[in-house]
Amino acid sequence: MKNLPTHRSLRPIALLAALLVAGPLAAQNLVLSYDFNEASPVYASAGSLKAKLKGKGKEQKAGEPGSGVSGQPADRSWDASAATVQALDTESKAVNRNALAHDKDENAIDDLKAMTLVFWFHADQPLSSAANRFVFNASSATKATHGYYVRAVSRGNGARRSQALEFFPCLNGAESKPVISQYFSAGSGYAKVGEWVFVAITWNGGRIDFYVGDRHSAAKPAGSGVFAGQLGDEKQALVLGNTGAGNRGFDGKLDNFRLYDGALSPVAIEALRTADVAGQPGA
Ligand SMILES: [Ca+2]
Ligand SMILES: [Ca+2]
Repeated sequence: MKNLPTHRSLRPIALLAALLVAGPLAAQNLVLSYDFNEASPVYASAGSLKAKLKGKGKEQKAGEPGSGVSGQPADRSWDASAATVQALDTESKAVNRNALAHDKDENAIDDLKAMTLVFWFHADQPLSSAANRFVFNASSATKATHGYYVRAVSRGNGARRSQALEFFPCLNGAESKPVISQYFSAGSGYAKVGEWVFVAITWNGGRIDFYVGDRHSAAKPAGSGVFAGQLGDEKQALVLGNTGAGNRGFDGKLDNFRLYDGALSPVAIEALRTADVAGQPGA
């Protein structure tokens, strides 16, 4: 009993310390947020940066009511599922040129020293190896020296083919090594076709973590790697679903894209997933 008062007096300090670590003071700013619920493919951002994303290409449009992650009538997606090729088809020479793009380069995106990317994709066919770009903010489609991009990569063939996502950062003037997620066999993780896949990628300034989920299963870790360099200014307007040159497009739908200026916790990431499934992405 003698120690009890001392123990109690320490408790408020422990609570305050917990708040300082995880509470509002450490909150990450939402830089970009698109719910793609508009009826035409010109999308407003609900984040601190108001830059519009505009649909480009002949095989893309604003999705129908209910085409979004939640399936609620007011929930639409960006719909490029009329595309017939994923990225590019070297045999037929067909190239998917559909994209979402900002009008201009934005320093509020390029200057980030840490970030979280969150989005959902609904692929109409398997992703193309090393070709599909989901997020493109790099100086070049290949051998980029500034900025970063997120693309799909695969290995193996036929039934053994598996899929991963790759965060390809640049070391402010030089190519860097990509950080690759876990590989998933067809029908699991990032390798799903015909259903919504939840993606979150965090960079805390030193380490990159991947998360994967879907409408029915919680976000879980999907691989990690080290990146401590500065990305550098790439002078490229942000593009989703393609490269800046428009030659690595996506056959499917995208919804609920967000960019934060810091690394979200696993708990915060899962809260975004559940809000999106409920049709309350602003919650
Ligand atoms: Ca939506
Ligand atoms: Ca840029």
